[in-house]
Amino acid sequence: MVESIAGIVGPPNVGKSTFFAAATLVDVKIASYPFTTIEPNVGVGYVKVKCVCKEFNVKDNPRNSVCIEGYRFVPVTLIDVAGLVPGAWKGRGLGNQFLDHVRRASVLLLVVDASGSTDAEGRKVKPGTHDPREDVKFLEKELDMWIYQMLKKDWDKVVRLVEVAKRDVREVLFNRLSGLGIKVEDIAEALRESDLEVKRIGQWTDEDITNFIRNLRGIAKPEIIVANKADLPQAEDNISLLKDEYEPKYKVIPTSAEAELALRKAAKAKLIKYIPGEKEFEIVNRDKLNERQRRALEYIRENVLEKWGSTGVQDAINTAFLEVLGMVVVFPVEDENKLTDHKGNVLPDAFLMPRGSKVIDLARKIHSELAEKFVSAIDVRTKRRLGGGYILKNRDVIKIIAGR
Ligand SMILES: Nc1nc2c(ncn2[C@@H]2O[C@H](COP(=O)(O)OP(=O)(O)OP(=O)(O)O)[C@@H](O)[C@H]2O)c(=O)[nH]1
Ligand SMILES: [Mg+2]
Repeated sequence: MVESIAGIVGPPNVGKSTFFAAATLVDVKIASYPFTTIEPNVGVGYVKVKCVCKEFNVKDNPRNSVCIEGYRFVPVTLIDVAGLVPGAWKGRGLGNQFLDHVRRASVLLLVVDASGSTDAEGRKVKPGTHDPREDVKFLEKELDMWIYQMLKKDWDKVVRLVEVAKRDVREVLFNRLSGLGIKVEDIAEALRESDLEVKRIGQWTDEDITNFIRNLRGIAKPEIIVANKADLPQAEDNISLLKDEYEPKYKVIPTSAEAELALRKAAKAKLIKYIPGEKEFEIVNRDKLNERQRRALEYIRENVLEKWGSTGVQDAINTAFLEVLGMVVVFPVEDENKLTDHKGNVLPDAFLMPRGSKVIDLARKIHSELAEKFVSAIDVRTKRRLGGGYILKNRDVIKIIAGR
């Protein structure tokens, strides 16, 4: 089963850790110089969906997730890694040990500095002078080279296994690339996309290999582009350039991680009311704010929320899991009338399931025994009977019926 992990990758000093801290409220080191982060940070962020509690008019008791004013926040894992610089795959910067953390991720958030105030090495430059499109290019190249070196090591052996030992090409490539955390089906799909299904592997050119890798990366580690520091005036033009260049192939999401972090901290301190991802906040008690805080909040309202519609942080996480990976949030219940589990908790769980998951997969996720004794299921919304093969939709509420 796909794990719900997003890797936050990008050049140094672009705001990866700020994004991570904003999304997880884990206190991590943030500073305006490159390579602030050395060891990766792992934390819990949330996908946000409209909870079904309002629709069913119930007061819920979430256990594995959180419900805030009718929005259900479902946990996902975020990994913030050290900055990548050109040549990282061959050990430049902090080497490629942190690329290895990318293997765990099923989707990548490619963070760039949209304000163009840091160069590819993470050094500060005059705002607006660095083109973030270059960073997307080099990041992709780094990832490709990382896969390339994995594959080229012992290439002769790979060829021999397929051509002499007559082993299945997909299986051989899969074993060779197992460190990437990919599936055999990903390999098969990449071979198809690269027109390499029938070409003998001994005759692959270097171009064939790079082509295959590029396709494989797109399938196994899909990405979105997080255009950070959107609060700075220089970001606007760059965001248009990024969108022109990369959409619709990749989603480009303007973000201000710094604004999101400030809003969430202020909300935690009960200075404001703010639901992550919303386009506005409410000041709870004006007198508790000092002049600097008041000005900062005003700045965020004007230059981030009113301009971009939100800080973009929640949008980026939602886009990665719900759109790019196509995952769905499902609410399992044991009592289809009260919407409770056996302890009486109303809508206790919200599970994030991979694209194409079936009712039987949900049963398995709840308990392996439930899958073994599966009889049928009920779509609680329509009271319709469902077979194990029913493909789950986002925000389905499901009761599983099992035999003895
Ligand atoms: N204006 C602005 N500055 C930001 C934003 N996000 C982060 N920063 C600043 O950018 C600098 C770098 O932030 P970090 O989060 O440490 O960046 P990083 O990408 O994790 O850096 P490394 O760990 O060194 O690779 C800090 O000074 C942050 O305050 C943002 O949305 N807007
Ligand atoms: Mg960092």
